[in-house]
Amino acid sequence: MNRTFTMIKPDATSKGYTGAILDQIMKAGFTVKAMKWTKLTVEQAGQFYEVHKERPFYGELVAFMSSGPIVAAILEKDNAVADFRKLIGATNPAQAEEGTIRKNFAASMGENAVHGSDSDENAQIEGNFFFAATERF
Ligand code: 3AN
Repeated sequence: MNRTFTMIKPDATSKGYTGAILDQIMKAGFTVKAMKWTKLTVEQAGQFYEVHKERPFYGELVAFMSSGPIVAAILEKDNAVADFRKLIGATNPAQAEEGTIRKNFAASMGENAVHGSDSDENAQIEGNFFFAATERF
């Protein structure tokens, strides 16, 4: 078993997709190890996405990710990182495969409904950003 980290982003929470997205995640075999409904400050969003600081969309990304509530979660499954990336689909929902979460729920490249870690190492860093050891079960 290994773990990945996800966020349901402000576009999806504001449109009422939270339940449907969680349902799709759980039906795909992921189990929840930690979860919270929260809202990032501009500062926290900037810190979370610091790796993208030089990218042209960084300002837009930070503003969007701090614009409304999110669901943050640590998920467990065999091959969690790769399987979750497959479940969510391509960054650009127009290119996401049929049946993926982004195909079903994402509006655009920026407002793309969910985040999924891109490596085991980042899954750990990102999970640690949101959750203390006492919040994982
Ligand atoms: P992914 O989330 O699929 O790993 P990354 O790591 O390339 O994609 O990008 C991180 C986040 O930055 C994306 N989830 C998306 O919200 C945002 N993003 C990526 N590319 C663009 C873009 N061209 N314009 C606006 N936002 C973008």
